[in-house]
Amino acid sequence: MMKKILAIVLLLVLLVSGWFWSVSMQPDTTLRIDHPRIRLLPGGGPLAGYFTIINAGDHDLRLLTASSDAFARIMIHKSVRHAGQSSMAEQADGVAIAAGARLEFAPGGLHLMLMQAKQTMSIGDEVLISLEFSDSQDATRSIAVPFTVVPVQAQ
Ligand SMILES: [Cu+2]
Repeated sequence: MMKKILAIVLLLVLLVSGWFWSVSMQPDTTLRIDHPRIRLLPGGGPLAGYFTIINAGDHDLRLLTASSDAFARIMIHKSVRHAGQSSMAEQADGVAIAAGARLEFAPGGLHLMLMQAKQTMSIGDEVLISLEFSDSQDATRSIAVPFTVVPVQAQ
């Protein structure tokens, strides 16, 4: 009798954990980060991170913050030209990506400003950066994205 109960309990545990496994293994295809890269500028100053966000889901998203063990601080910046002068504006509230839209972080526009690298970086290195998003229901989710270090001439 006891053995039978144990067998049933064991079976239930297997079924439930199998279900959790299959749920957690579902790839999230609604949010994609394409071509994540860090341009390596010589001189030890701030570096810039670029990528494309693709929101293929039904909800508007907002990129709130970015963080990494490899940098002391990361800000979301936008390069702006005013009267022939180029400057950078911090996007303190993050940036919105409407449902079905894509948003480009690229040279001359939006970028992650990567402050005070904590490690030496070489071309081809991969550096993990966490991007934190919120959706229209104010649920937040964080995704860890491997950025590739590319030469300064790369686009
Ligand atoms: Cu900047």
